[in-house]
Amino acid sequence: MPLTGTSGVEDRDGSGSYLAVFTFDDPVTSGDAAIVSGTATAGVPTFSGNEMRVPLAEVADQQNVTIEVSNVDGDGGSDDVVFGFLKGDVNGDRTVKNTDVTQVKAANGQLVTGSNFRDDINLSGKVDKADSQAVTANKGHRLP
Ligand SMILES: [Ca+2]
Ligand SMILES: [Ca+2]
Repeated sequence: MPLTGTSGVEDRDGSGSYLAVFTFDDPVTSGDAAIVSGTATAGVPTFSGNEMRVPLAEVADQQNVTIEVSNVDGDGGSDDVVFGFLKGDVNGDRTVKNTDVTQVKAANGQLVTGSNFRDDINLSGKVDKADSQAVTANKGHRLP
């Protein structure tokens, strides 16, 4: 997710549960995370190498969630990062429409890779009809 400007968009269906990963320039071992806007619950962060991982639960669809990360390695500072959640928005343009359906249908039958993972809405590991149906079912949804 970008740190500034318009938020990135998570388009897959984690049934309300996601893992927000913050990557730093150096290894990190401590820090706090809190939801400052949007509907979600932040769990206890874990740390691995340069990553701080924050489990999210009860994340609502069609909204932006702002996570404030603070006091990383005791530095006393804080940063807000905005995450957009919009199921079915595979091309990340903040609206679910026919272009998203077309993209998923074009990838039908493919196993998930680093380039098509956004098309696997239901996280089954494969892009298939259930994914295009999920996008179709969410057509018209948008991020504020
Ligand atoms: Ca879209
Ligand atoms: Ca799938």
